[in-house]
Amino acid sequence: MENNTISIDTSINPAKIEFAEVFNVAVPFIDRHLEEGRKDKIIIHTTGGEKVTYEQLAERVNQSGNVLKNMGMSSGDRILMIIKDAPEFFYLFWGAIKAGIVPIPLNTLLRSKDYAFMIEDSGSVGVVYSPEFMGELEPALGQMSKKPEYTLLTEGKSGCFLDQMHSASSSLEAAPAKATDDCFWLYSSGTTGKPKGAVHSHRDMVVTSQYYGKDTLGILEDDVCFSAAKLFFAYGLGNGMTFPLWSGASCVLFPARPTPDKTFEVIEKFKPTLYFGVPTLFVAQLKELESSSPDFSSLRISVSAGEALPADIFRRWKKYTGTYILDGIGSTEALHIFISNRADDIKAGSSGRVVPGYKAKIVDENNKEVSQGEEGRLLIQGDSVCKYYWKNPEKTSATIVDGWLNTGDTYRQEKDGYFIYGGRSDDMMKVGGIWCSPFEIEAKLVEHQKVLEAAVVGRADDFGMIKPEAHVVLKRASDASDITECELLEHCKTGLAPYKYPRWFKFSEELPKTATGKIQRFKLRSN
Ligand code: 3UK
Repeated sequence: MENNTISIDTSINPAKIEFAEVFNVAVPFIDRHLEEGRKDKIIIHTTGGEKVTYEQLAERVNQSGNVLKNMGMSSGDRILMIIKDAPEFFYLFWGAIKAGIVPIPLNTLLRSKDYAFMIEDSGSVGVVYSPEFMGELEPALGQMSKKPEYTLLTEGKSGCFLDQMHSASSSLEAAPAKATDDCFWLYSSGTTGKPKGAVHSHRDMVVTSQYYGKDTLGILEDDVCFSAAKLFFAYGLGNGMTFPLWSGASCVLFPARPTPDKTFEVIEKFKPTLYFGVPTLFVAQLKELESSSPDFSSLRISVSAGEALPADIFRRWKKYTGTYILDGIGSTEALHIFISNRADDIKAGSSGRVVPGYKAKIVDENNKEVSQGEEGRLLIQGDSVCKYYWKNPEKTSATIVDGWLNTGDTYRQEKDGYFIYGGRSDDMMKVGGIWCSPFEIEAKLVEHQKVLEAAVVGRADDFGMIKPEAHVVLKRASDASDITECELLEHCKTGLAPYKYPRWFKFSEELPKTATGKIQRFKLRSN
């Protein structure tokens, strides 16, 4: 097989994917389109009115890779990206990969201390960031004993990354790699609150884009993808970037916070055919739809992931917009969705069936498969699963056992084959589709001088969406009269990302605990 090519046999299900011995994934994702006649086709529409063609993308990816090399980065170096949803996200990500450098896109909603941890943990030589995130990133850099060698704004200052790209050469040879070599990482939050770098290989984006993007969602050249979930999530990275690229389609990039009214404006103006959201946003959008009626006629399908989609939301969305929401479960470790509903096979309230190309099993505490209908831990297998967690062999061997990835989720499979979500097997919660560790919020609360201990659990709000609730024990009961919820909330605001703020505070005399002193969070959950 010629270097950097893939052969895909679609006459069988799942399609058989084979990679050339020398394989840099930037070539089939970026350069292939020029050979396939898509030079002038628009790949990116931004909501600000910018358009980028496949040819411009290929040139700018090369320029970006050259900027990184000219700065002194070399194969195997890592670079952190704190970049909004804009074309430069594509340039940085693919330029790095093509040059053999490993990009690590970070959640842009995080705080200084989170960034300081990831800079340190990843040992990255560079950080490139959008000016919007300067306020959290620069203090993180300021407090580090050993700063990354290269820190650079994407735009807004002379000498910034986009400036340097203009004067860089637009030709670049792809660095030789293998399909299973380290390609990029994504951080996944852990129960202890310390994120883990999930290391993905060159082949992983091909696998998700083919098995889920193309074969499950049926994305074709004429499709236009709009993801409300940002590119830095594994979910958004697929929806808004790798799927449209793989199929030679187009995407719409929206850099700001996806509020219901703004997402509707984008849908009316850019007429996407696929819309990707998370349950919390679908709920907020449905509320907005009680008083507005945007034009949804361009949509052929909506997709939900990140947390379970209630059946009622599925029905109401269908009623208002005329489109089905396909719920599917994915993870950062698996890179994208591995169990999913599909346009011709939907069961509302379920996560659907296994995506062809993946395997799933549900096991009991002895790792034996449970009988059909019984709940157990969901394990999955597939070629897009990360190789390991960076510098964390214990977590790696606890999570990936005999080639099976432990999702940490409880599931049961019904007779008809559909998978039904039954909650997490740890205390982690999803808030608006984003991981939230109770331990991290508790640690923040006990930093307050009047707080003795705290336990945080998920509680459903009026719309059935999970948000953090804090149970707090004060050091002295007499403090109860002069501490307010406001004071604790203000305290949380110094250092926690906004989606992690507790929405309710409850004061108690003590917390329920096991004989060994472990907090029994399940006893505090009211729903
Ligand atoms: C939960 C769901 C029920 C579940 C993700 C699509 O969410 C993604 O990745 P994360 O690493 O979280 C993974 C965990 O989130 N979850 C996700 N989807 C569902 N629970 N129903 C669902 N449909 O606990 C899972 O283990 O943040 C989603 C694509 C790529 C992703 N990374």
